[in-house]
Amino acid sequence: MIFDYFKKVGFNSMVGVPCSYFNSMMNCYHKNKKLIISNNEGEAVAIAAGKKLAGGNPIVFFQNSGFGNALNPITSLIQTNKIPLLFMVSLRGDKLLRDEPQHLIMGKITKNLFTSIGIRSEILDSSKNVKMIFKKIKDDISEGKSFALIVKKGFFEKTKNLTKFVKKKIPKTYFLTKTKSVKKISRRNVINIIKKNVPTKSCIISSTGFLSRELYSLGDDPRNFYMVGAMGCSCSISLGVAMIKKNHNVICIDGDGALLMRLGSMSNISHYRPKKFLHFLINNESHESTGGQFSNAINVNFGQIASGFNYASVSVCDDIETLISSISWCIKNDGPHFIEVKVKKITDPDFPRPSETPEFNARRFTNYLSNLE
Ligand SMILES: Cc1ncc(C[n+]2csc(CCOP(=O)(O)OP(=O)(O)O)c2C)c(N)n1
Repeated sequence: MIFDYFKKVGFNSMVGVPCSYFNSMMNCYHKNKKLIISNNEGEAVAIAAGKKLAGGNPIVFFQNSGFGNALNPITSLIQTNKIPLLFMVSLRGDKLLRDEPQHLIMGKITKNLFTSIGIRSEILDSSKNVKMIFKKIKDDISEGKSFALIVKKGFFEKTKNLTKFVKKKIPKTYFLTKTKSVKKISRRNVINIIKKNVPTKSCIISSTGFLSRELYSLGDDPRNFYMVGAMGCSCSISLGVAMIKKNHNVICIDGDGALLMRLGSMSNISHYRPKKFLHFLINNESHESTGGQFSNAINVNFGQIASGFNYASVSVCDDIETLISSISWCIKNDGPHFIEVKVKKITDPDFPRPSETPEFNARRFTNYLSNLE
């Protein structure tokens, strides 16, 4: 069966948004507890990228109607950092079949879209020699390039719906602190405190824009992954890393604009419950990196949102002492933890950009992770 073949060649998990064309494959991975259902296609790319950085080998799957949702992390994350992934994309709107109107345009352009972003693809139907195709996949991936399988209706055997998801028994979120903003601290101070107070071997994944640049300006480190693009994806990359490096502290430093962009990603962090996961939100209530425009965080209670998603603990801080004591508590207790820090906005930032290429940094991060026991 084709599933055995995918497993044999090393694709050990599957992350994506369901399409009925893939039900039999999804069933197989689900039975092996290796299926992750993401909330959107971009989140799938980011989780898979995190897994790949940490030594995993996932397949990203989705219906071609969701291709657009994946484009940003495909181009600005995996291609920019040379993190090669295998995509399995169903071909709705196939010109040889009569399909619903909403699929027709994407059906026509799916293959060309992959070509135009520099990803080779093959259309999979029953006439194709899968072994030959896998040789191409292996070649491209070993050169740091992604590859896409565009799957026609009926390629995978038809099966009934997936086995049910078992609801986990999760204790109520523990609220560590709920402080009221009085005098906000600076982001620089907060990042410095995070760096100094998390265990020295923790890896740190930072969100796009000034956040990553400020982390870099405080001292480059192989344990850092500066996510230069893919706004909103840092917590999903972190989840992917944490799912592989289970005994390791994974620290995500997020921005409010970024988190709001892909808020649903928090549900998978809560569902998979990485115990050593700390999700920091640096909340300046603005898109500082693009000129300080307000963000929609102004009226949002992130602590309640994290609690609604069932994080293990939530802490909302606006002073240094509370931040330090929250980190120390989180390190000693099982996560995933959410720590929001309200910070003041700065008006004239001037941070250096990482001088090494994203590809260099990604490789260095992977080496760092692979040397951890
Ligand atoms: C998908 C995407 N949309 C928009 C941008 C442009 N952009 C870069 S950083 C940024 C603001 C990020 O806001 P936030 O996460 O709150 O962090 P801050 O800039 O305040 O540190 C925006 C809109 C982008 N890089 N990627």
